[in-house]
Amino acid sequence: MSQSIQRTFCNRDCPDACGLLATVEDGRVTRLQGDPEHPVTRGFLCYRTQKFLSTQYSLQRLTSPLLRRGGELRPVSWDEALDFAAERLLTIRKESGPAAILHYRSGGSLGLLKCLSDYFFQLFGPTATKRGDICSGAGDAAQLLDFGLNDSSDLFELYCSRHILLWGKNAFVCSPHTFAVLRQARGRGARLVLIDPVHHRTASACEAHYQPRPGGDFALAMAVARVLFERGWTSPEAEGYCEHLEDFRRLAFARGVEEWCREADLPRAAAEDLARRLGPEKPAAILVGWGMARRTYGGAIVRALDALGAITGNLGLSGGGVSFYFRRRSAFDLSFLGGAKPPRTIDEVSFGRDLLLAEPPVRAVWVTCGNPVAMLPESERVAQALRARALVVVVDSFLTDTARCASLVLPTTTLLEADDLLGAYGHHYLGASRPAVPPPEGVKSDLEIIQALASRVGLGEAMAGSAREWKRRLIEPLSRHGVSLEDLERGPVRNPAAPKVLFAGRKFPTPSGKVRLLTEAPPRQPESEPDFPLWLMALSTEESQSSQWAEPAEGPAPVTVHPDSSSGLADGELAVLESALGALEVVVRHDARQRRDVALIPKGGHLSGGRCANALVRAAATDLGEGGALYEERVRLVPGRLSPRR
Ligand SMILES: Nc1nc2c(c(=O)[nH]1)N[C@H]1C(S)=C(S)[C@@H](COP(=O)(O)OP(=O)(O)OC[C@H]3O[C@@H](n4cnc5c(=O)[nH]c(N)nc54)[C@H](O)[C@@H]3O)O[C@H]1N2
Ligand SMILES: Nc1nc2c(c(=O)[nH]1)N[C@H]1C(S)=C(S)[C@@H](COP(=O)(O)OP(=O)(O)OC[C@H]3O[C@@H](n4cnc5c(=O)[nH]c(N)nc54)[C@H](O)[C@@H]3O)O[C@H]1N2
Ligand code: SF4
Ligand SMILES: [Mo]
Repeated sequence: MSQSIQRTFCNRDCPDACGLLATVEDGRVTRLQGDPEHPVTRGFLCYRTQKFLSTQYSLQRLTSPLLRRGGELRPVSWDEALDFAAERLLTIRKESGPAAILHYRSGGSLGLLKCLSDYFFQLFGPTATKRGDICSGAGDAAQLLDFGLNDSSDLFELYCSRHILLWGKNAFVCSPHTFAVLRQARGRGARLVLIDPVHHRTASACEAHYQPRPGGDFALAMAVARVLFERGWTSPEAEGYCEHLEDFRRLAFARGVEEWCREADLPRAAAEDLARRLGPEKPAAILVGWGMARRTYGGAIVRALDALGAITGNLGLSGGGVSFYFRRRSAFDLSFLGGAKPPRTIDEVSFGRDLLLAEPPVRAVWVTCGNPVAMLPESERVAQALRARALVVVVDSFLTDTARCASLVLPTTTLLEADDLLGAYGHHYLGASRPAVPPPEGVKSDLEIIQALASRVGLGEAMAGSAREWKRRLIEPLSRHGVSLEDLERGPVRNPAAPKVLFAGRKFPTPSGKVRLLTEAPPRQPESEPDFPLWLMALSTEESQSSQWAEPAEGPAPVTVHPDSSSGLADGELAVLESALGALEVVVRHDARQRRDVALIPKGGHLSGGRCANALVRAAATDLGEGGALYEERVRLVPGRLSPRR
C-alpha cells in the first residue's frame, strides 16, 4: 500500500484559508488534518472541512457533463458538451452581442485562478457581469469611504489589545481559527465583549454580551460617541487626522445618550462600558462581522464603528483598529484582468428580477463557483429567471438548486483537487494549493473547462498555460520580495506587503489623507411590524459552507425563537414560517437566550429540500455598496403544516 501526506490549502469562502495535510492511500484521501506548522491553522480544522471526505467521495458527485434534452438532464461526452456550449455562445454573441451573455461567479472557491473564468468572458465579450456584492458590499464600501482602504493589522496584533469588541461577529462558527487567537489574546489579558442581537457560541469567550435591537448598532455607536465626547475620552490628536470631526460630534449630540440607547434597546450602562473600553482603556480593537452590515443601513453602521475607532485614537495603534477585511488579493498581480468595461451589469442582490426585466434580454448565463438559486434573495424568482434563458451553463461538482435550472452542467474539481493560489480575508498568510489527488474520471478543473471552451471559440492562445504557469504569472510581485512558487507550495508565507499595524503614522489613502467621518444619521426604522413581528436571520452554521453541507440535511429546517415568541408552539413542533414573499415548513426550537424579535434559521438550506431561507427573503439593497439587506426580512410563525398546493 502506498501512503503519503500531501500539503495543500483550503479554498473555501472562509476567512481562515487553512493549511491542510491530506493523507493519501492508494490514490484516495483517507484523512484530513489542519497543518500544525501554519501559524493560524495550528493543526485543527473546522467541522465542515473535517467532514469533507464524505463530500469528496459522495455518490451524488457529478462525473459526466449533463445536457438538457427533452426536459431532462442527461449524461453526454465532454466533446459534445463543450461543442454545444461553444456553438450556442458564438451564435448568441453573433445574433445579440456580448451583452446578451452574463458571466456569474461567486465564492465556491477563493482560488485566485478562478479569475481566469472572468478573463475568458472579458476576452469573449466583454460580456455582462454581476454588480454589487451580496456578501460584504456595504461594509467594504463604508471602509473605503472612511479610510480609503479596506484592510487590517496583523491578526496577532490582537495579543496587544486590552479590549476586543466583537461587533456582530460569530467567530466561533465563521472563523474558528480567529476564535482560537481570540482565546489566546484573552489568556494574555485582553477582555472580550460581544455586541450581537443573537446569542451564539462566541459569547462563551466574552465577559459581556450586549444584545441590541437588530440594526440598533448605529444608535448604540452614537451613544458611545456621545459618552466619549462628554467625558473627554476622545484622542486630542483626532482633529489632525479626521475630517468633519465637529460635524460628527454634532451628530452624536443630536440625541441624548438615554435616547440613543432606547433606540438600540440597551441600557445606558452598555454605552458607558463600551466607551470606557475604547477610550481610557485602549488599545481596543473592533472586529466588525460581515453579517452585521447585511442590513438596510449596514453601511452607516460600519461607518459609525469606523468613527469610534478614529476619534478614540485606536487607528494606527498596535492592538487597536477597526477590522472588517484582510486584503487577500494584494500580494498578487491581477492586472491582466484589465479594465474591460462590461457592456452591462446585473444587480446581484435583485438578480432574479433584474434578469427577468433585462432589456434586451440576457439570453445566456454562465454560472461558476456559485449557487445563486439557494443563496440569493427571492430564490424562486432566481430559478424562474434562469429557466427562462436560452442557455444556462453551470460549472459545479453537484446537482445544486442552480444546476437543476441549467441547460448544461459541467462537473468540476473539489478543494482536494485544486491547483491554485490563496490569500485569506481573516489573516495575512498566503498559500498555494496542489492537488492532493487527481479528479475522478470524467471531471475537469475550471481551468481545463475554460481552456477547452477557449480553443473552440478562437481564444485558445490567450488562455493557454498550465495552472503552474498562471500561478507564476500571478505571483510576480512576490518574486520581487524573494518569494517563489515553491516557497508558497511548501507552506504558508506571510504577505510581505501587508502591514503589521495598519495606518501606523495615521496616514490614510483618502483624497485628504484623513479619515472621513460620517456626518448624517440614517432614517429611523419602524420598531415593529405587527403582522410580521420577527426579524428573519439565516446565519452561518458549523455544518455547512453556505449551501454546501457536510452531511445532507433533511426534513424541515429548524427555526430558533425565544419561547415567548413561538406563537404558542412547543419546542420540536412543526409550524409554518411566513414572510410577505413566501412560506416554509419548519420545526420550532426554543431558546430563552434570544431576543423576542428574531427568528434564526441556518443559512444555505436547499430550495429543493424545502429548507431555503431565501425563498422568504425579498431582494433589498443596503445603503452603500449594493450589498444585500439579507437580515431585514420580517416573518411570523403560524401553527399548522404547509398545504401541498402552496
Ligand atoms: N439569506 C441569506 N443569504 C445569504 C447569506 C446569508 O447570510 N443569509 N450569506 C451570503 C454570503 S455571505 C455569501 S458569500 C453568499 C454565498 O453564495 P455562494 O458563493 O453561491 O455559495 P455556495 O453555496 O457556497 O455556492 C458555491 C458553489 O460552488 C461550488 N464549488 C465549490 N468549489 C468549486 C470549484 O472549485 N469550482 C466551481 N466551479 N464550483 C465550485 C459548490 O459546490 C457550490 O455549489 O450567499 C449569501 N446569501
Ligand atoms: N461555518 C461556516 N463558516 C462560514 C460560512 C458558513 O457558511 N459556514 N460562511 C463564510 C462566509 S461566506 C462569510 S462572508 C463569513 C462571515 O459569515 P457571516 O455569516 O457573515 O458571519 P459573521 O460575520 O460572524 O456575521 C454574522 C453575525 O452578524 C450578526 N448580526 C446580524 N444582524 C446584526 C445587527 O443588526 N447587529 C449586530 N451587532 N450583529 C448582527 C448575526 O447575529 C451573526 O452573529 O463566514 C464564512 N464562514
Ligand atoms: S472552511 Fe475555513 S476553517 Fe474550515 S478548513 Fe477551510 S479555511 Fe479552515
Ligand atoms: Mo460571504
